[in-house]
Amino acid sequence: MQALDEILRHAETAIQSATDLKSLDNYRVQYLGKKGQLTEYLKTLGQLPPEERPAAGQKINAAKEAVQALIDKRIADLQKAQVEQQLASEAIDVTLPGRSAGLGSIHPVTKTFDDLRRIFSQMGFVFMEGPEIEEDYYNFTALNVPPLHPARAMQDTFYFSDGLVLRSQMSPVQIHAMKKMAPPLRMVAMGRVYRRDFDLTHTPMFHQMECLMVDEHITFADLKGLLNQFLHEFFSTDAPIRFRPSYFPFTEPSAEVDIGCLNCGGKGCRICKNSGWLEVLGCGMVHPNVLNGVSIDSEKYRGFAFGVGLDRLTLLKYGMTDLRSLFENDLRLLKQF
Ligand code: 2U9
Repeated sequence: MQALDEILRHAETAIQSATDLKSLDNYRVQYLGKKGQLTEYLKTLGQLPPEERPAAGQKINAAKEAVQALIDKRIADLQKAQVEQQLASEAIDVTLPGRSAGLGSIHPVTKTFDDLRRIFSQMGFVFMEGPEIEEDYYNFTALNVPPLHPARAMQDTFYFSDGLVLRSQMSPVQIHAMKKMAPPLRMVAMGRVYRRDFDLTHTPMFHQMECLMVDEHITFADLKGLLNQFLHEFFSTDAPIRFRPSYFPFTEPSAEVDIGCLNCGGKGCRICKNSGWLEVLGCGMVHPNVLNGVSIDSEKYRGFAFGVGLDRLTLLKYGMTDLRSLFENDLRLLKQF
C-alpha cells in the first residue's frame, strides 16, 4: 500500500506537469492502460491473504479513480487555457479607428475631355467617334498623304500586316463623317491615338481632339476667332495668342498656335524654355485635295480644322511637366484632382 501511495504521488506530479493532451494520454496509458501500473497492481491482489483482498482492492480502485479524475481535471484545465489563449490572440479592439473607403477622383485628362465637350457643345459642334484600328486609306491617303509620301515619316505609325494601322490622329473620324454627311459640318472627334514614340514628352498612346468645320464661306478668320475663344475659355485666361506659319499635308495654309506662357505671363521661365510662349496646337484650312477626295466640291465649300494633344493641354493647364505622370496612376497625384 505504501507503493500505491508512491505511484499516486508520481502520477499526480506527472499529470500536473503535462502541457498537452497527447502527453496526458500517455500518462493515462502508463497508469490506467491494460498494462498500466495500477492495472498491474490490481493483478497482484491474488497474492494477498483473502481477508485483506477487499480492502486492498477498494484502495487500488480508488487510486485508479483518483488518477482518472486528475487526468480529466487536467484536460479541462488545458482546454480552458487554450480557449483563453485563442480569445486573447484573436481579440478585436473595437475602439480602433476604421479604414476609410477612399473616394475616387476624376483623372485630369478626363477633366480636359469634359471641359472640351462643354466648350465645343456650347459652340454648336457635334461629337463623333470612330475605330482605333483604321484602314491606311482613312489615316493617310484620304488626308492628302498618298503611299510613299514623305509626310508618312513625320509620325511613326503602328502598322498591322493587312493595310490596317492604329490610328495616328483623329482625322480618319472626320473623313468617315464627310463621306456620310453633306456640308455644312461642324464636328469634333476626341479619343486615343497611337504613335511609336516614348520619352519625356511622348507616350505611344495619347489623346487628341480634332475639330472640323466645313461650309460655303469659311475663312481663316473664323478659325482664329474660334481658337481665341476656345483657348481663353479652356485656360481661363486672356493671355495673347499667336499664329506661326507651318506645314501639314492635310491643310493649306497651315499654322501652329502659341499662347502666352501661363506660368510666367510671357517673361520667360523654365516651362516655356524662356521663350514666353507655349505651343498648344496645329491648324489650317482643309486642303482642297482632302475635300475633293470625299466628293465635296472645293470650289464651293471650304473648311478649317485643328488638332490638339489633350495630354499636353492638361499638363499646361495644371502646371505639370512630365507627360508620363498622366499614365502612372499614382494616387498621390490623382487625389489632387
Ligand atoms: C481633316 C482635315 C484636316 C487636323 C489638324 C493639326 C493641324 C495638328 C497635331 C496637334 C498636336 C497633332 O496631337 S498632335 O501631335 N495636329 O497640328 N491637326 S490640322 O486637320 C485636319 C483634320 C481633318 C479632314
